[in-house]
Amino acid sequence: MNLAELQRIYEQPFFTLIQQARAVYVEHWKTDQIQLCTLLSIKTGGCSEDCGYCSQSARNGGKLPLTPLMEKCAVLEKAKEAVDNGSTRFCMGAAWKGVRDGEAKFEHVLDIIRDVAKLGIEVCVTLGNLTATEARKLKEAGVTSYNHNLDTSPEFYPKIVTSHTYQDRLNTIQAVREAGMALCCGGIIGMGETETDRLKLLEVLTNLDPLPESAPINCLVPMPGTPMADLPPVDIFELVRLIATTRIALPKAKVRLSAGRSTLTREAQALALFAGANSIFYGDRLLTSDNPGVDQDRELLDDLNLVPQVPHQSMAVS
Ligand code: SAM
Ligand code: DTB
Ligand code: SF4
Repeated sequence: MNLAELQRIYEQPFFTLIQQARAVYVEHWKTDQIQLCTLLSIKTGGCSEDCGYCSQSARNGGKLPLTPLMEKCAVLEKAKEAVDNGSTRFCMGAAWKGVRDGEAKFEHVLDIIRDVAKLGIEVCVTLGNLTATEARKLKEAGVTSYNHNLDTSPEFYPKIVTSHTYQDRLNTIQAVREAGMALCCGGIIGMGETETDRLKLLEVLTNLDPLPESAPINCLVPMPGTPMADLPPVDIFELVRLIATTRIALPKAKVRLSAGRSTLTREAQALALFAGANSIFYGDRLLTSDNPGVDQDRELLDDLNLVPQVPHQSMAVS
């Protein structure tokens, strides 16, 4: 889709937009089911990159405790907990610019992935930049999906990150695709970008071939120590408009209501889920910030008569 088409969708009267998004959602998905994903930061902080939103950048003078790459048994314990809690996707994140074949840390991650994959849960990782070799090895180890966000428009990106480029992100996305992994690719809103920047991100996403299987929409979590610590929260109707537009533009993608739910009301989350979001991160923590508690989320899902998505048949637990 091009920007003008996306703008036409986005700028419709609010209720027309969410009605249209709901119709697309009903056509493509079981709307009583929502995918629960568990996130784990397997290596936290000390990152060389200067992403303005991120608490894990060594250049953002936060007080984040650095945590080295976790041991496999500790990760497996968390992954088993995730399966027991009803999550069907386990996403491991690392504060790295990227990984390179031959490095000990990459071998260690591959070893972790091989064992997590045996648990019968979708395995997603987000490790930064990759080339074709690393992508192939991740796929062979059992990664089902690679998360690599473009985060915003090509024009706004250099205003939030200078240590790597939009093209670097696109190159990794291409390596992920060539290796045959599913792609999880979305963005963050509330970083000072315009609504047009958000639609330009969607323009890029809708022109990827193949389309991303999953599109996380994160609301900025303003982390202390980052240049974005004092930015105001995003307007809820702008968030819902974007989710609805994403649902229409990417009908078959999992649209993930990702970071920032802790500051959304239950009603706001209900509206976002109605407008087409069909996945949330489940568990008390995201990577370095808080997420609503499990009990709170259970209650919300019960009140909305939503049930966790059942595992895919090919994901038999062994
Ligand atoms: N280092 C890898 C990378 O940059 O792709 C993986 C980890 S990075 C933390 C993964 C994603 O988390 C970012 O692309 C961004 O979309 C999201 N993220 C990080 N900090 C955030 C924040 N404060 N608020 C919302 N989303 C955030
Ligand atoms: C994504 O799009 N959101 C997740 C996941 N992919 C890796 C990360 C959210 C991070 C929120 C800020 C934090 O906890 O540090
Ligand atoms: Fe590093 Fe990723 Fe955070 Fe950027 S978003 S500072 S690459 S961990």
